[in-house]
Amino acid sequence: MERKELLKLLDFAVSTVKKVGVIALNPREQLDIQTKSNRNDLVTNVDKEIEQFIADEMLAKTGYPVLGEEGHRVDSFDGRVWLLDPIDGTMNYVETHRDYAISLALCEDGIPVLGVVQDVTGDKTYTAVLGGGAFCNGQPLGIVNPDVDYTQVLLLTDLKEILALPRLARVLEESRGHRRYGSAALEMSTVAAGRAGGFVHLWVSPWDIAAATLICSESGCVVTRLDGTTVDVRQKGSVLAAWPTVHSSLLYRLVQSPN
Ligand code: 2AM
Ligand code: CA
Repeated sequence: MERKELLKLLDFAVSTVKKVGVIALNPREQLDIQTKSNRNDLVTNVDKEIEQFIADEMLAKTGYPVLGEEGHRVDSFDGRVWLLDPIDGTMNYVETHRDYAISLALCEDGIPVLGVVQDVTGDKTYTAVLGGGAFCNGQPLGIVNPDVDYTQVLLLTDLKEILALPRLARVLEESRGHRRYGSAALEMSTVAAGRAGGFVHLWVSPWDIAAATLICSESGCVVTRLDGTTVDVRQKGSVLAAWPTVHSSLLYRLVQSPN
């Protein structure tokens, strides 16, 4: 797709996502909270309303189908498909009322070519188009530091990763510290923006990471699965997103090192 066409689509995606941010902040109806796969996997009427609004807009304006976390399905990933997480960090939306994002990506044959991550309460719009660099609120993010290793940065991960990967506890002790926000899209965007060096998650879905993967790679981060293999955003799985040397040093210490 031509850069000019992508930038036009990006403008439309950003204005749509910003519009629905207002719905998240001022829901028209009382919040109705339901559980999905487990008691901490939540969905609300606002997630569903946002998904419906964005899916309708994207389909009407572009004709490309939408895969969304809360029910929109596609027959195939061939050609152009929108990937949408209406609220990434629904637990935060319900409990802390901050650190949740709207994540929207356009994929071409499964490759993200446009991404928007809207930090609703932080009022930050992270964007990227393939080959065009990454931005926050229209300002270039620049390229992350390629030289420092994991001992020199903050790392973003969660207790379930630490419990599953005993080596991760040791790595976090050796790093500058451990943080967790509870939204994969925002955490990856934080790494892209240079405020943390790496993000480790064991189980993300296509809509959690499609936009943020592009924002990360456009700011010079390396994004792979936890075993170092390429991420196909069409598949669920683990993710290791980090500045280049943070990534290689983490991969060695977590996976490749004999002890
Ligand atoms: P969600 O809020 O859209 O569900 C929290 O660890 C991060 O992992 C969030 O980005 C959350 O996205 C994502 N996640 C993916 N699958 C999840 C699940 N089954 N339960 C809770 N969080 C999940
Ligand atoms: Ca979600």
